[in-house]
Amino acid sequence: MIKTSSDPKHPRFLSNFYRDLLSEGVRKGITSLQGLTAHGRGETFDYLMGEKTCSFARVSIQAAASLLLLSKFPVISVNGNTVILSGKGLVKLSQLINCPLEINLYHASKLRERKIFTYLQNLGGMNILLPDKTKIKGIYSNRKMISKSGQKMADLVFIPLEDGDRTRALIHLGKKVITIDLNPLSRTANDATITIVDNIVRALPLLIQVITQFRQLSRNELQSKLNSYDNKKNLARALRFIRKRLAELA
Ligand code: PTJ
Repeated sequence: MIKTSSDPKHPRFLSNFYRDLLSEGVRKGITSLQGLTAHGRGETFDYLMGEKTCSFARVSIQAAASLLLLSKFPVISVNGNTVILSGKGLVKLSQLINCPLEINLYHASKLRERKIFTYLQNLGGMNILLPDKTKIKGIYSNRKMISKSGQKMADLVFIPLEDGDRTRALIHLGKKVITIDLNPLSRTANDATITIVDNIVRALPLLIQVITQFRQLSRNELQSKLNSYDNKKNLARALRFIRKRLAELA
């Protein structure tokens, strides 16, 4: 149980709670120190968008659910921020679509990999992969180290809270990429097949809910939902939303 210094009646309780969660993640050796600043960047965009799930995010969630159900071998990539913020949800998603959780860290640390492995196991994760000697070309960080039975084989990689290089490299390899990223300007947001511009703590439960509903649909129905989706147009909607909101507030 995470101790939070904030009172539930405090107007910024949730924001303080997630900060406490990530600080605890650092103390547990799961989240990197850099993960705290990455969270701060996310918070900024969340603040600009009013800290709620917007309609453009809901559209992406529907497309993402369709693609996850249509793909042959999806893999969920996890890092030190995502497991702390949404560990239970990530385990649930991997069970729902029957796919592995692959630990893939930007800031290299074998110790952190092992701790994240145990953390996910304790949450009920069963199909958890670690990087082996397999590498992806075109990535100049520790993210190049992947699992030959995970990302190497995958036709779709779900990479929430990602830095830019891997998205591009995976797309070059012919794989589809889904991300969750509060920053609609990031390289990942712009290169991914589907970008959910929302906070992972809100978007993941919604994605699980939509997948559960969409499991009744035929492949043709899922495909037609996917065909009507355009990531670039949706990112433009996110930017226009921020512009409009700021104009109204100003
Ligand atoms: O555990 P590691 O070593 O793999 O490191 C994980 C981080 C997240 C530190 C690493 O992947 C990283 O440095 O990522 P970036 O390049 O900072 O990108 C993370 C993106 O996620 C940024 O565009 C943030 O705005 C966004 N982001 C941060 N927090 C959230 C978020 N998006 C959705 N929900 C959040 N809670």
